[in-house]
Amino acid sequence: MFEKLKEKLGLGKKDDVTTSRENKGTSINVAASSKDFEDIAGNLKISLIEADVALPVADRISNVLLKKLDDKSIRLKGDRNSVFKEAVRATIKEVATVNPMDLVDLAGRKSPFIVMFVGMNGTGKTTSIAKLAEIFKEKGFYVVIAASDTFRAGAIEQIALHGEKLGVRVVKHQAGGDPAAVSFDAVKHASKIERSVVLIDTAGRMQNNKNLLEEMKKIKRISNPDSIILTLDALSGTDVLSQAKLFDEAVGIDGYIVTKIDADAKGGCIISLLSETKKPILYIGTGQTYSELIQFSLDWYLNRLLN
Ligand SMILES: Nc1nc2c(ncn2[C@@H]2O[C@H](COP(=O)(O)OP(=O)(O)O)[C@@H](O)[C@H]2O)c(=O)[nH]1
Ligand SMILES: [Mg+2]
Repeated sequence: MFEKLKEKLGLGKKDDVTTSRENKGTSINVAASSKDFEDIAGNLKISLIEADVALPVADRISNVLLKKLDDKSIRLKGDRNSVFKEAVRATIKEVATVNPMDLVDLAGRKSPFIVMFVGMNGTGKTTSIAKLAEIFKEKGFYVVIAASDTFRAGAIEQIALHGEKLGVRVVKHQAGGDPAAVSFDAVKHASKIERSVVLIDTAGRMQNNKNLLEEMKKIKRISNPDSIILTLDALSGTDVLSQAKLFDEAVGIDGYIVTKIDADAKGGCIISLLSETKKPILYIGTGQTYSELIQFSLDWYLNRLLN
């Protein structure tokens, strides 16, 4: 994962970053001119854009980097690669740090804890719900899944199968039924049980489908979720930003799960999302099996990118 961004930043190998004019092995030190720094920042901006970072974000990062490189304090003697690396790390931290959110921790404080999942078709809602169901179950919660995707053929069977495999209760109605009514029943069922979590699956469809948006609002009204999580497919690149905006305007998003990170060679959408929306990424999907959902942290990402 993230090979492209790593390669573009020249961070994969030792000793071959910054401008080509500089000699191998020399350090960024007082001899480096402002022009060199501008070149470095310019290169970084292009790398970021090529790796799916949205233009305004790439602009901001390269400007912050330029300031850092110009700052005398980082013109210390040292391995050029590590100086550059630390500057990139500090820069991305500066633009992409947001308040973290821990779903398991929150669920420990209120029962039933209700989470509604939204997102475009195929982004990984159902799969992520199954993975989370396992995480909550392992932590000793009673998990109820609401099969509120009553629209897509096979969706109820898909989630019911996950429920069977995981030993988790799935509340379902017939296909084509009212998704809000399903969520209502799931919440009602969970209300009788201590330390319970309700995970509401919803239908995806197309981005600009008005019915979908109305349906989501209705599920929200009826189930009164504590958190609304948007799943985003890392492979959609910078489009994740328009999806985030659309869903946030429709129902209000508390955080994201970014899926298919295992197939994402670019890796830039994570920076864009954090930096532009200032909402947390809670988990990332790194494969199709239940255990392949890991809690996200910016340090995890930066370590992947820079080491
Ligand atoms: N490689 C990979 N595939 C994933 C991941 N998350 C979901 N998928 C796959 O993406 C496809 C769509 O997932 P699904 O949960 O049905 O999406 P939904 O329409 O949003 O409910 C399925 O084939 C999943 O196995 C992930 O993190 N990595
Ligand atoms: Mg689904």
